[in-house]
Amino acid sequence: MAGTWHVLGAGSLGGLWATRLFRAGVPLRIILRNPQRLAEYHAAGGLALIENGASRVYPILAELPGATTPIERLLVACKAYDAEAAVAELAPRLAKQSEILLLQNGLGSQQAIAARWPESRCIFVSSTEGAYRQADFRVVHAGRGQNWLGDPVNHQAPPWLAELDMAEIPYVWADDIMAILWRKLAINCAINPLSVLSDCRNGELLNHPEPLHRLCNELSEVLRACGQRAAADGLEAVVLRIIEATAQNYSSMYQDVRSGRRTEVGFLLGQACRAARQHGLATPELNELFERLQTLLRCHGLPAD
Ligand code: NAD
Ligand code: KPL
Repeated sequence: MAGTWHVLGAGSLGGLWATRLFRAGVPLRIILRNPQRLAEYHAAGGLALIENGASRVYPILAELPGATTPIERLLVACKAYDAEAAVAELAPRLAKQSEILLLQNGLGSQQAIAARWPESRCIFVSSTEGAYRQADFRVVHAGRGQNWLGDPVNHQAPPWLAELDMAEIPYVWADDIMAILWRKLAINCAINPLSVLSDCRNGELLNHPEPLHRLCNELSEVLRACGQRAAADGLEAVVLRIIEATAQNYSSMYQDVRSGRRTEVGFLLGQACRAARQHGLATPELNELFERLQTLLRCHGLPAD
């Protein structure tokens, strides 16, 4: 079970995982983009985790992508649009039977990485934990949640899950991780773009149930065409429940747009529209929503993919 974890992307979720693993005594290194980031990290004295208002700095070893130690277990914690290129930089260091854990939201980046590095075991993670960066190398644990981990090819649970127990990282080993990722993607496609376009909190979407209803119908068809019947069944009821539970919140995509940050739309709505096209499905609501969102993103000077 022993083996060093390498965490790529010391941002919000990467920081949350790295600090909890480190304080449980799990051997760990974080990989930073370039010498300047590494120097800034050393100046900060480590990675800080703020939990329940208390802050603690963890002096986790850090290195650059070009270091020479082999990588046995890599936790990829960057955004979906950065993930494949970030792994490519490290590819020469991947040990023959390495494991790559992919924390990205949406779908598309995980499959691209699994196809490009077939000798590595790719474990997909769907997370509802909440974290944000207060400043560089300062991560706030903002919301409790769950992590579902699974391997669509090999359902056997890895022995190092015990290290997540030690680190008090909540997790479920999921036999059907694709169903969980597709369902989350569909929920994000139903809620997030509408909240951006309507400039509103999630709860206000309940004032216009018709567009939500039509979107959920099309998303359910896409899920079924992709072989995700379980994820499709009851989708609209789940979406309405989540809207009610998060009524006062602004969606993550809303927050990204308002803060001038790139969104992961290409791996959410973009992925749903691509899947529909591949299966020959007509999805006029989804296509129109994607077009309107892309127009808005371009108006904000943000990438639309
Ligand atoms: P983030 O922007 O806070 O962190 C990403 C980090 O990756 C940044 O520090 C960035 O500098 C780094 N990075 C990018 N390319 C790199 C490279 N080539 N080498 C080294 N570092 C690199 O993002 P996040 O919020 O942690 O999100 C990561 C993923 O987790 C996303 O797909 C997101 O949707 C998902 N997610 C996040 C949360 C959350 O609460 N933050 C919750 C659930 C899912
Ligand atoms: O996951 C979400 C997000 O904001 O990205 C929820 C709250 C489920 C939908 O807005």
